[in-house]
Amino acid sequence: MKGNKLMVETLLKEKVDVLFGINGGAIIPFYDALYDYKDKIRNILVRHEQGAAHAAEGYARASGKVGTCVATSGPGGCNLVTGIADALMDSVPIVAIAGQVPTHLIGNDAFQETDMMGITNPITKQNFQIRKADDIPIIIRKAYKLAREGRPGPIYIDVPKDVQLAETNAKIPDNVDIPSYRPTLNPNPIQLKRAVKLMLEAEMPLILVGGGTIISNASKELLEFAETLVAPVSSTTMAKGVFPEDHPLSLHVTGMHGTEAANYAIINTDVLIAAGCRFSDRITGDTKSFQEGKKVIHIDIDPAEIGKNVKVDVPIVGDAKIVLKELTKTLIAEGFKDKNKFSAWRKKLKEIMELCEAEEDKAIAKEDLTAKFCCKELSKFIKADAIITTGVGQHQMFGEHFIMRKNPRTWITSGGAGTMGFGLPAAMGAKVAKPDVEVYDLDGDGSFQMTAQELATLKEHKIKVVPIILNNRYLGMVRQWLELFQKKRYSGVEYTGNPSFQKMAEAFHLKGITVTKKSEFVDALKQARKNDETTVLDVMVEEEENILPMLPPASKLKEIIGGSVIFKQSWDDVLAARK
Ligand SMILES: Cc1ncc(C[n+]2csc(CCOP(=O)(O)OP(=O)(O)O)c2C)c(N)n1
Repeated sequence: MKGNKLMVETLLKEKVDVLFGINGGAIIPFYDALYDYKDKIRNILVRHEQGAAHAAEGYARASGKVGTCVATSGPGGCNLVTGIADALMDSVPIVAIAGQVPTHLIGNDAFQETDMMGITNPITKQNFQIRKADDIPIIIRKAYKLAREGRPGPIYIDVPKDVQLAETNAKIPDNVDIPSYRPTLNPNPIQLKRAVKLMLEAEMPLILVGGGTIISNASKELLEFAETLVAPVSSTTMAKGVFPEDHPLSLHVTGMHGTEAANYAIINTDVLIAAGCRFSDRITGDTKSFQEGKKVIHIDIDPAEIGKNVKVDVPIVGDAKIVLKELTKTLIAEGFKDKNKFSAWRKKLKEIMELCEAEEDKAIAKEDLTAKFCCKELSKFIKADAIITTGVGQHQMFGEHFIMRKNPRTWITSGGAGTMGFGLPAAMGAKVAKPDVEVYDLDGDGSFQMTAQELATLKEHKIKVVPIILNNRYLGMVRQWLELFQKKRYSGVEYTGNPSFQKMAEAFHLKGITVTKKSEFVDALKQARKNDETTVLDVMVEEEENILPMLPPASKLKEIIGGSVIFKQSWDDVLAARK
């Protein structure tokens, strides 16, 4: 068998049934082999390789399986890079395969040669260059295993053209063992007991969950644990939906644009139980003050995360699903029974939440067509299993704040890298993974324009998603920062020359709807739901709306500004108080 065919056969062994990519000189042999497998592997030809990588991410995050993207050497591989880096930051299992110039030309500056091994080294969990056709099956199988196991992440495989064309007798192994990679899944019982001891001594415990809890499919175990301890739960944006946001214990999302109740809880908790969360600066703000007055229990499958940003009192290395289950058992075994133990704490948080929501509703009623209004209406309109992907910016944070999710894998956003352009291709990948659920891309006018060419792919492959562009004619989030922290010196943020996104959709032979009034928004959603193809909503929201409250960058959590109940201060108040 030739290497190219063996590559495809090995992908089949990995149960790959779809790949997103673009053909080109150094990857022609692979695509040629694919020609004979049309009924087994769906080959989605995208319009830009960045779209392929984000689509693979959307596929992986919606399904829990490994996503696959393909490119040619040089510029093709380089165009994958943003998506690969994004996948590393958010621990998304993807395998990116790119052609390479023939082995004898490597290092010669051959046409379309780029040192992809050098480029991808710091942005992958691991990368491989296949130098002999005999190594194809073992390397591809290792790549998928590494992508999915332990803390998932992107793997890059570089395949020189001559390797794809060489004859080989190599067999595809049934299993691959990687002795140097054996992630710890089961927690140490002594640490579990220590953690439970802290919980028994706590007065104001808080459970903080991150994206790792979605990756480990820990929703059920999390619910049981939270309901046993009867402690409030807040999530990072990556974990939105892992705990039902309509549950009485939910404080919704925390962090830079989180709810006041969640941030108040994080400041005041005495025992913080964090699971699958990497304590990014968007959650902690200034880390020193973040730690004050609390003990921290940190559960993570990746020991390198523990103690990285925050000092930890009880580290628990293990898979979140297993650890949470064991913690519940230990809690019961150690005699935790008093369901009312934290009732005063819960009542206080609930009060804050209700007051904030009442203030938000008042604002929405007063204002015209705003992002807040759209997100709140969208939240009511969509079904519980619908998937929302996002671009990056204010719209993403409005969505985080106002759209409620009850199920894991229904909120797919670029959390770690904050990659504009993620929304549309990620929606495409998610819809391919879950063809029976509705998929919405909540986008910004800036973000959408970064990967909008994938409308052609959606049309060609009859993939229906609903992009909702909250069009404020600005790079809105940056404008907000300039307004709040740079005395409104709007430099490089105005998008006065935006196209009509309705007409743009029409140019791609799709439908588009322009929304200019509050009364038109839900009708447009209904129309989009009815249409059998992708329908783009161009929603002309207010230009200078801000997403508040907000944690000013590198500030202490107590310096959050623009809230309506606890954090009522302005940036000027914060500066005055610092003096
Ligand atoms: C690829 C990329 N370039 C630049 C940025 C910096 N950035 C963060 S948010 C933002 C504005 C996003 O504008 P838009 O997509 O219109 O969304 P809005 O904030 O207006 O909702 C920019 C430029 C980024 N996150 N990603």
